[in-house]
Amino acid sequence: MTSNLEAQLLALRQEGEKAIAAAETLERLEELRVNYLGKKGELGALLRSMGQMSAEERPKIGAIANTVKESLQISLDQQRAALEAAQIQALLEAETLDVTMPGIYSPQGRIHPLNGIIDRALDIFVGMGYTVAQGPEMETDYYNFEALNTPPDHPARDMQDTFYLPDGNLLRTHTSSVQIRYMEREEPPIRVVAPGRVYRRDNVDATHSAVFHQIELLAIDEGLTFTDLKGTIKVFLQAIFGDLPIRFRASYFPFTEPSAEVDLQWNGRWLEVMGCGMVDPNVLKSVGYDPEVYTGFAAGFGVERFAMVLHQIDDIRRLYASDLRFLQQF
Ligand code: 2NM
Repeated sequence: MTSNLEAQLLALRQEGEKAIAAAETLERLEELRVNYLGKKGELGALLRSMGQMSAEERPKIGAIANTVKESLQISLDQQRAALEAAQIQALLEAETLDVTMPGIYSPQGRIHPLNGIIDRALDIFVGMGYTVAQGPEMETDYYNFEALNTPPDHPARDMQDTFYLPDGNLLRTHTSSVQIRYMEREEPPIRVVAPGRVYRRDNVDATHSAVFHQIELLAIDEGLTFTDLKGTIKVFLQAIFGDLPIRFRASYFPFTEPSAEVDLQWNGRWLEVMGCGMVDPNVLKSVGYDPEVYTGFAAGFGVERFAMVLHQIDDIRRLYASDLRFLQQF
């Protein structure tokens, strides 16, 4: 009876340790702990039969039972530590970033040279307190011509060959129409800059495009003079091209009086880069401003022309061809 119980205890230890060593998950290990060492476990069941033992045998079997219990507990702890370590290791391996894997190629885009000029110019004017305004590319005759002191029979309408739409509207020939709309909804003082696409009925060649980009600026206030215009343009051109000589040459626009062209000395030659002038009183009247109270100046330039000068581009069409071999240079 006694040696039988002792043998059963030792067999239980052997079987338990084998099962514990074979446990592959923490859940399985917990199952085994409950099965062997739990309140209703196998070791407990064996020990309950100790009640029938003699007083000499009981301590001896009790001592053996304790060593079995301890060694099973140690096996459980060791296996638990091993499984937990393996679990962490598996997690680390699964989450490891293999920096030797080939990447997924995603080509880097860049700013188109025209947008580069637009961004730079707007930054400069915003720095001087101007607001950026936009407006429709399809315009009415009123906003593109009439409000700009260009009545129906004005010779300037022959000068600017316009795309007229069947409904009598047109594609804007300048962004001045945006300035008119802006003045209609705001009151002086005005500082506004209008970038955008404009349309002219030109035959396309190395220096002409039927669609191009323009930036126009406008300032209206009490007491603005031609000096303010010159200073603003000087600061702007200096920021774009550097500190080069500029000159103002008398010119004509229907919407400004006096008007001027601005030339820039670039590589030893005078280049025409902008048009400008003091806003004609008739333009101020057409938006309901009193020309006895307010004066203003305006100027405009072609973005393509700036890009061609700055980047030494000899054909305007390169700017529209979307040829990456060309565009990647900028
Ligand atoms: C230019 C040249 C001169 C201009 C005029 C106006 C407005 F709306 F105030 F009348 N905006 N822009 C202007 C004047 C534009 O571009 C070559």
